[in-house]
Amino acid sequence: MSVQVLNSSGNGNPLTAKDYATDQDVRWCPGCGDYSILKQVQTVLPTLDIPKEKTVFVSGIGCAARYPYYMNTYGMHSIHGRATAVASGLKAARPDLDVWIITGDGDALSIGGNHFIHLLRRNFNVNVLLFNNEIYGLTKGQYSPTSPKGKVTKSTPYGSVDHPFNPIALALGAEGTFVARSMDRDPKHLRDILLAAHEHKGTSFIDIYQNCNVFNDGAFGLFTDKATKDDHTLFLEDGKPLIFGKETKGIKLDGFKPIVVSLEETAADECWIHDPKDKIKASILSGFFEYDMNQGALPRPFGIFYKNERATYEDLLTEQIEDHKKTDNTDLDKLLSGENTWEVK
Ligand SMILES: Cc1ncc(C[n+]2csc(CCOP(=O)(O)OP(=O)(O)O)c2C)c(N)n1
Ligand code: SF4
Repeated sequence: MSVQVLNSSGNGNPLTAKDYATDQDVRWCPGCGDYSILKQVQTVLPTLDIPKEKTVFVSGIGCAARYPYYMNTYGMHSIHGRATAVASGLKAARPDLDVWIITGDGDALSIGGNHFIHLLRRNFNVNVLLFNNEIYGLTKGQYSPTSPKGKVTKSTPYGSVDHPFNPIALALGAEGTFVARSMDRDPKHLRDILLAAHEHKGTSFIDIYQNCNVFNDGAFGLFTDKATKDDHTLFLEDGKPLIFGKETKGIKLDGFKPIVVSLEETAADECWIHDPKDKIKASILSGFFEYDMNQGALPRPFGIFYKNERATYEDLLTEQIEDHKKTDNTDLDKLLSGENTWEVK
């Protein structure tokens, strides 16, 4: 039986965001940042010219992981921390599919930490959306591996003593080939980053700041609220100087040390020019996380920290199998009845 692949909504019209919505009741709390991420993905997908039937969303466990129910594509709500493993298997077997991984900070970085780093180093051509709300939402508000030190939660009543993960630094350290950050409250930026992530061939990782308004409301307020956003965020653009604070401040490098300069005294083109191919500078940028947390001096970067091409796992695997087929005429029956057999007693 042949399957008809529909690239349009079925009536000849191009796909729209509505075509990607399902009839399921969305069970996230009203006001949750997950809604915005869902909407931006549903808005971006019709522009990609990929049949819905070739699109798959794989999630782990958590609030964010309910995502595949809300997408009118193929999908799997898999097991805790293992969306990365399931998606890897799927991509190895079906490299033609467009695979997206939906995960939370607990799902990806606690129970799934191991699988997460191996996905990145293997560089399957998939897109990882980390819904980072710095809390366990589904289990009602325990601290997570991205919760800041001192965070008071039900499981850390006197404040967390844990040093948090820096997801960007972790992804760079695991040899990720596309490493970016965006946020639920900046829909245009999120859509742009989603498009760039999809365009990249290899594992694209996006750390998405997502407000959990029930258990961790305002965790990213410094970066999202109108009154503070300009002074605390830095939007990275390829080939553009690092400037922020309504174009009043810039960043320069003193050796490897980033320093904030006033644009009244320093011209913008004398500032650090962003080059997402420069891994050393991406690593310095990822460190803005800690400086900002400890001193509040440097803005938090958003955008593409690092992007570079490297062969994907599935391409190398397919190539190896095809090469082997040309030269090796091993017969499966012969192999099974050959000398390398053991008797199980
Ligand atoms: C094997 C296993 N261990 C623990 C749990 C409990 N559990 C469910 S979701 C979750 C963490 C969810 O946090 P996160 O990944 O940050 O997602 P969110 O709910 O915040 O979107 C935990 C610990 C589970 N379901 N299965
Ligand atoms: S608990 Fe938090 S993350 Fe989960 S649906 Fe509610 S607001 Fe969203």
